[in-house]
Amino acid sequence: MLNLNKRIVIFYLLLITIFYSVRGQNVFIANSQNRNLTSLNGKWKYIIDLYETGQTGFMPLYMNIKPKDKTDRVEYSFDQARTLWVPGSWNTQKPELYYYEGTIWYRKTFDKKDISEDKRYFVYFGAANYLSTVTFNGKILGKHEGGFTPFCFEVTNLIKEKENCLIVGVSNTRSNDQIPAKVTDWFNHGGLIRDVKLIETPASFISNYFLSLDKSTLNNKIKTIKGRLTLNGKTGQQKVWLIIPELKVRKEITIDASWTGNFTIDVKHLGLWSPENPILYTISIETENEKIQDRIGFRAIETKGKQILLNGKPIFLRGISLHDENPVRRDRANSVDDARLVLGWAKELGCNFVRLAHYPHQENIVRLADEMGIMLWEELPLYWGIDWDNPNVYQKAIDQYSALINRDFNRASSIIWSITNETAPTPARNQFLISLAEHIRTLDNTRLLSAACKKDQAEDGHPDNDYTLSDPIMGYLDIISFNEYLGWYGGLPAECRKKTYKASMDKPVIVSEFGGGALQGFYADSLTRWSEDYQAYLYKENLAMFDRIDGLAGMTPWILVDFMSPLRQLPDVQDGWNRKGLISEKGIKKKAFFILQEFYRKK
Ligand code: GCB
Repeated sequence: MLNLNKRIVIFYLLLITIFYSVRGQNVFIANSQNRNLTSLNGKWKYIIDLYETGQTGFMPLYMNIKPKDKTDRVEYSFDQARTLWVPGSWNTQKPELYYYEGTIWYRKTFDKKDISEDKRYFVYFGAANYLSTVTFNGKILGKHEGGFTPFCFEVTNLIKEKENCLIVGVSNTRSNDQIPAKVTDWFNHGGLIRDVKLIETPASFISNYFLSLDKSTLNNKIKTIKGRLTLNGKTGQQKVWLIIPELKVRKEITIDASWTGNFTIDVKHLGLWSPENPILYTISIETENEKIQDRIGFRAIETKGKQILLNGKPIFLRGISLHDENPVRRDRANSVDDARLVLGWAKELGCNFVRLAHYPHQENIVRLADEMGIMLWEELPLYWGIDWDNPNVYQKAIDQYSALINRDFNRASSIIWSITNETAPTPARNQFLISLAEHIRTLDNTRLLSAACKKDQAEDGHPDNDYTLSDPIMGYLDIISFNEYLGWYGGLPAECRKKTYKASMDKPVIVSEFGGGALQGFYADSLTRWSEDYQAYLYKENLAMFDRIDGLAGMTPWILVDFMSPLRQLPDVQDGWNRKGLISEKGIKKKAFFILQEFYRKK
């Protein structure tokens, strides 16, 4: 086909294109579900690229090359390729992909009627795990790193009415300079795991908006809503209105030269969002040629001494931890129904709070929590093994947190940003996390900061039964949280009776994890590991122990549902599942579910 020299030239040209297109996307489109959009979900063709040749001159998969005639040789064909369903984990759709880690190229072709010169077009991805190379009609648009945050690329200059070709290479290869790093206790579901859309906007469009209650007016009759609005523009100045019909608000917002508008609005009779009364207001942001609608709640979350205050009143966070997985379908959660299934169980358990572990979950669950009145803890996978000394990893943390805050700022339910999970204090780690905490506070001061710390390492195995919670980052956080597996990873449940925990600071405490494994349907005496009885007994002892903590303001036991984890291979018990769920992967409740339910009834 091509001689060697030509191939080498193409190879280098491709490398240069790829180099310049890295980090090519810089537009953020909030509230993607209420935009003018075409869903690109459904069947996508796919080609496995285990040896990573899809971007080389040898096999430029993204160019979608087809043989010119019968004499031509092209060694791939999207047209003849099999299909994967998007959104979804590739691993669980084909038996041969179950433990696949590497790159897969996806292709979707589509027509687009009524393309207009006054409009802009973007391809939007809810999330793709982990590294994506996005190409459109033969051009590389850029790359995106991070498996759980949304991103988009503009295709205005490339889109056509017939046969658009969106080809995306997604790699879920693990590496220590990523977030998360190499080892996790969850399944590495690869691929286009969340919705893909084509979004259409006017030339200048509302990119994002950030609305919140001004906490200083919480006790006033007339309260203030503060806000910021960002436009992404190609034409001159714009007039923007913010309309909240129920509150009789119609405010014109002035946009400055950097396409930002800051504003305050005083309102009478503002109902505050809470789990008992999750009031959401329909808001509308309008320009001359665009109208974006959202449902937003207003609340104040603060701490005072050892208390967490919601709208000025102390609240106990009756929580549970969750992974973003639908265990029945063995897939990443990716719909409102998936969210409803798990939040329904959490409600039944008596929860008013859920820890979305260990990475940003699908946006549907955050929006549903707003409606159902369930408060949320959200986090990034700054989890075991992070390379704290690496400035690139720090930049990735900033990028991922910024994307998450951009996505969820307006969700009243989201009350806590957590900055790490179970990482050992070292100077590099502390510096990394303290800087990250400061950065998050500059982006968002309407939420509390916490981290799931380990109990003081130095005291592990210490004969003393009284633990002080004293990770050096705790001074920078609002809430002291810690994971503790007494009765599972160390000792037996009866030891809980001797232990006490106290915080080294006058701050509220959350027990961010505790628990033990049980195979649903296996009954024995309460000292037999893996039995439902052991797990139930462990819960009883742990609950009594943690209830003695001065300043206990909440807990999120580990975990609501059994979840897939390649770390867990004990035959006939785990078989690839972490069994610490209170509910099995088939949706059957274990005994410990009812122990926790009973405890929460009294809280
Ligand atoms: C932990 C981790 C969590 C694990 C859990 C376990 O401390 O934070 O990701 O799944 O323990 O089951 O061991």
